[in-house]
Amino acid sequence: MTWVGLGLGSNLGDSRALLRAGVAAVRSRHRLLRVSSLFQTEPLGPIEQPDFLNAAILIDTPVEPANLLEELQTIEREAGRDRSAELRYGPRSLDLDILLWAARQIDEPSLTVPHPRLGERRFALEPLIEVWPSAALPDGTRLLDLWPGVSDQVSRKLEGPNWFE
Ligand code: A4P
Ligand code: MG
Repeated sequence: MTWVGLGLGSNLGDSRALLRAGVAAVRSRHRLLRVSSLFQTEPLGPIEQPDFLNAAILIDTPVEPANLLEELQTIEREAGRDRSAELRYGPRSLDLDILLWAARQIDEPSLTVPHPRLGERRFALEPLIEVWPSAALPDGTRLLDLWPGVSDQVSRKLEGPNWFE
């Protein structure tokens, strides 16, 4: 059994519907253990843009990380995401990030896990802690202990964990 935490984000188009479609697509291929609440979050990064909707899910999967990444990118494309037309850190219809892969450290050219900015972002940390409260980085740091560093970022819980049904 391998627990993997995924982060979902959208601030372009019908974000709630896109996130729901994202959860449904992941669920059709992997065992879905938990879905977080739905959060409205202030955009982080160098670009002025609309607020995001963010959530996280916990899955249990036998697939290899590179295969899961490829699959997530296919799901993003199916949701209408066109990376070639995007700005880095700019608005996107559906962003699916691998946040945490059990206690594994992955450093490949196209995949870094834990997500390198996980500990700096409330929009990723808050929903992930909700679905996986005991989660820790490969060095043993508990995600809960990172919480004080991000708690001043603006985030509002819009709906409880049934939003995706
Ligand atoms: N990649 C490497 N590691 C990973 C990983 N753990 N999970 C590579 C997913 N992908 C990973 O990603 C670019 C490349 O990262 C991929 O080809 C993959 O090989 P991308 O999704 O095409 O581009 P991106 O999302 O613009 O880059 P990145 O670095 O994921 O951006 P961020 O850091 O996710 O920033 N503010 C709020 N409130 N909410 C948000 O969701 N999102 C961003 C995007 C900025 N500000 C935000 C939010
Ligand atoms: Mg991404």
